[in-house]
Amino acid sequence: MPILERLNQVREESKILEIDDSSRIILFSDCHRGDYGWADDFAKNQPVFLHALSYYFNENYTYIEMGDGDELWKNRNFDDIFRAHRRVFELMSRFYFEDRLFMLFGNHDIERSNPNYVRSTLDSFLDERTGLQRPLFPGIVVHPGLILRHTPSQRDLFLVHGHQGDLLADVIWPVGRFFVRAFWRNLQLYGLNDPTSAAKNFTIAKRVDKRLIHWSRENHHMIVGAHTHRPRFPSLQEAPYFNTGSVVSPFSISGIEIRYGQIAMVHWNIRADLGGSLRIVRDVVQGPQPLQAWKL
Ligand SMILES: [Mn+2]
Repeated sequence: MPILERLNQVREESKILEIDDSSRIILFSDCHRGDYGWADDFAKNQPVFLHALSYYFNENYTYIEMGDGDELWKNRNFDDIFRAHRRVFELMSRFYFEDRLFMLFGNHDIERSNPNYVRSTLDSFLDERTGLQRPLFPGIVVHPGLILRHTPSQRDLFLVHGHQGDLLADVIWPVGRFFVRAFWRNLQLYGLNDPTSAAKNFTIAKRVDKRLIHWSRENHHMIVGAHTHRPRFPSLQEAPYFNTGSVVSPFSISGIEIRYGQIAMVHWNIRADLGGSLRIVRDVVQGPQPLQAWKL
């Protein structure tokens, strides 16, 4: 199916979340949470992510995770990931119980397009201290896409991971998963990168950007993607295609905040203060801009 049709199909099936000027939304993507082993790209940023997410929890934000939250290609068993990053999941569970968590699937967690798989892995977890099952995300739906509808400006933002329409990531994904499991995970332990990954291959990332820009222009619609691990915040002259970036970058984690009907790109880093103490800091790197600032 041509890419524009594939994205339109996802948009048509997307749940609409109505927001207004009092809504606070944080978008992160591509955490690629693993098992805390050497191939776990998330592990090094876990303290920064946990701090950032706590900030958003306390500030009453809704957290939307835009896919590839967990690295289910390198890790067959979600339980290993859960055990490695239990504190992150417990915080996400608190968001969920306050109706402030939404999850999309990407290509590295495309298994979650199957509701039975979601139910059997995400509904509850085994608490090893008590030996009892405890609720994690009971009844959660993992979405292919979502629409944020800002009612005061009547602006819609289409949120999607962005692998859609990619042959290897979207259609024959079991092949991609096989290669990651059989080869790239092991090669990564020796410092080699997977050349089929949009995150690690500049040409593929460019192609994803081009597709999403094209979709935005053709449909006169704002779109937020991820998948490429490259943050993007368009100028007012460009098509309104944003990209959250990822949580696994070596320099900082990036995300998109929506607050007061405005959109901004933020980075969270570890930096030394004047006294030499390391601190986790939030920088607004682009925006904020009102959602209606872009012409459609
Ligand atoms: Mn991806």
